[in-house]
Amino acid sequence: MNRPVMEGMRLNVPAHIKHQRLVAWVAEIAALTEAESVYWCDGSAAEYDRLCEQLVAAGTMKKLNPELRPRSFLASSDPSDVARVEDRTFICSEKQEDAGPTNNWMAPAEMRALLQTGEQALFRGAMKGRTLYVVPFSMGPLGSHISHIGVELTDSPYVAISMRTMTRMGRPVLDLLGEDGAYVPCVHTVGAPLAAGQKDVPWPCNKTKYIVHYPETREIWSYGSGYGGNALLGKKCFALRIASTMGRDQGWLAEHMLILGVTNPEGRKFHVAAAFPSACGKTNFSMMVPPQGYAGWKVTTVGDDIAWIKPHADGRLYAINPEAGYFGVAPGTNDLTNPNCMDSLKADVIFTNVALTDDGDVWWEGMTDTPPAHLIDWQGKDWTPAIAKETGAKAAHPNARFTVAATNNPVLDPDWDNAAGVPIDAFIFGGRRSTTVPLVTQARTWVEGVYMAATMGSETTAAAAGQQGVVRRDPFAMLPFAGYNMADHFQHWLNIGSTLGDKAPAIFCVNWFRKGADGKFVWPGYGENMRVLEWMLGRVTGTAQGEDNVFGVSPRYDDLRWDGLAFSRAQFASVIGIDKAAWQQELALHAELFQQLEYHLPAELPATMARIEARLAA
Ligand code: SAT
Ligand code: MN
Repeated sequence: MNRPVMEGMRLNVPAHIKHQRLVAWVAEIAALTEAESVYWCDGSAAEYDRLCEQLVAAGTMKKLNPELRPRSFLASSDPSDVARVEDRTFICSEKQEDAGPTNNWMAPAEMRALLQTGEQALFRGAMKGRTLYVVPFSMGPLGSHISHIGVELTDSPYVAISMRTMTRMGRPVLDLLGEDGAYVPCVHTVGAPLAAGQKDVPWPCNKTKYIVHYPETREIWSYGSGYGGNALLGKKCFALRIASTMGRDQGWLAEHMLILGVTNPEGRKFHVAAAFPSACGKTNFSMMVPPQGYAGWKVTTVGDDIAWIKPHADGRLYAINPEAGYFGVAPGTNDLTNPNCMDSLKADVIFTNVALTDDGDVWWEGMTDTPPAHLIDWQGKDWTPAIAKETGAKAAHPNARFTVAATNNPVLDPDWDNAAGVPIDAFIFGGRRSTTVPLVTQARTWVEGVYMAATMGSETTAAAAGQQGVVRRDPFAMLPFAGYNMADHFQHWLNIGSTLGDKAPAIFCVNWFRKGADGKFVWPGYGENMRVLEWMLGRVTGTAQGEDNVFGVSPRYDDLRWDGLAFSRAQFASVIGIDKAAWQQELALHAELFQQLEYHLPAELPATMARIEARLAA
């Protein structure tokens, strides 16, 4: 399969690298993909600047006006490559039942034939005419016992620079690997080899896409896309899909959760981890500005997307954010919805698929009330408000993103890089539901909390290719990210909970997205979510009151603080109420999910459902 020996010259191995297994693997992949050259990333600023210049010369990125957006760029993807591709994402465990009914599965040998070993294998010659970048990265603080190392081999310089922002990337990671340190191998190609003399396109990619995980051997192979979670393999592929299987085997959790710190006026600090599906406001919640009436409260960001959570010697759960940057949704972000995010985006940002203003800055829907009179849209076409009115064309793609270092965040938590992690006081699970699910409910027990998380539903968003706005079950907000059988994931949570006893975090279910008869959101959301957060912390400390409903405890109007917000009792009733008929339908959907996940489904879940049914019938 491999070409004989690659000459040392072409591999360009830096003298400081002593890891023979790593070098041999790079040689093997370079031979398979027939990469033209190999470049080992050191993670330096000079290297970043050089690759950015190269991407500008290639037409992949434009440099933004340095007076308005210093050291920032706009990348424009191919219009066919704008989001994660869930139907092309595979978990290739030896046994299909280990991937479970919610994942696409193929036998590892069959997938390897398709990608690596077969006559027509897709990776054969896939990097012809391109440089193979060796990208060593640490998920989590360098050297933390909670962290893990990966090495991504990619033919996309856009991926290489993005990985520098999103992870701890470069020479220090290679030093840490030493002569035989463990790493998760990640192979990525855009799948667009170049014939001799062939001119490249600004955003190479391939119509055929495969995002493949081998959980047993802990490998990732990604073909055909250069975008987001398809290509930045440290994020969803490693930190969620592969890490969740590592967590299952080793007794910890890898979750699709933001982590925030919240300090009350008395100076007591809490930490909360919250799971929401993609593009449901995790970044906003993690950077929230407490509203009027909340003087002395402070929210700080540990992470905005992923949490690795481990039991600690003191009996509590501690969490780290394995990432070092944010790959957040731009549309809808503005000085009101997320002022801290807007501050983070002032310099040193790579924007992807937003619109370009005539003075060389960026714009997206929702950034300002009045759009600029003229823009170049995300596909490079002229855009004016009149054109938009006529054709409905969006200036920015709905899944347009920013890539920015966590250290740009003005409310970054001082413990964000703490190798020990932060102790978790509460978990929150939230979906995007225009009906049915109340603003906030506390689980009375750990099992009830696991039930809430397991049965979460959400309306789909632009973060994934496919139809938007349809309700689907999204257990733990992990449906697209679980690396193993979802029912086993439920059992894993129950097992972890049973070891925590009274040190277990409280569990809440929230829904910021209920709509009124006029089709508008009733709850103002954003900073006002602080009112709900305060109630949750009050439940943790035992000071806040609530009332039992069919599936947990929710606040009454007078249990929340309303200073500084006009929100009527009637409005509150419409976001907290439980509609019996809607819940009967909802439970039918839970039953459907449990049927789908029948194999290994923990008995506690249908038993909890039966109790809810009985309460509803009473
Ligand atoms: O997976 S991505 O990193 O492209 C974004 C998301 O879906 O949360
Ligand atoms: Mn996410």
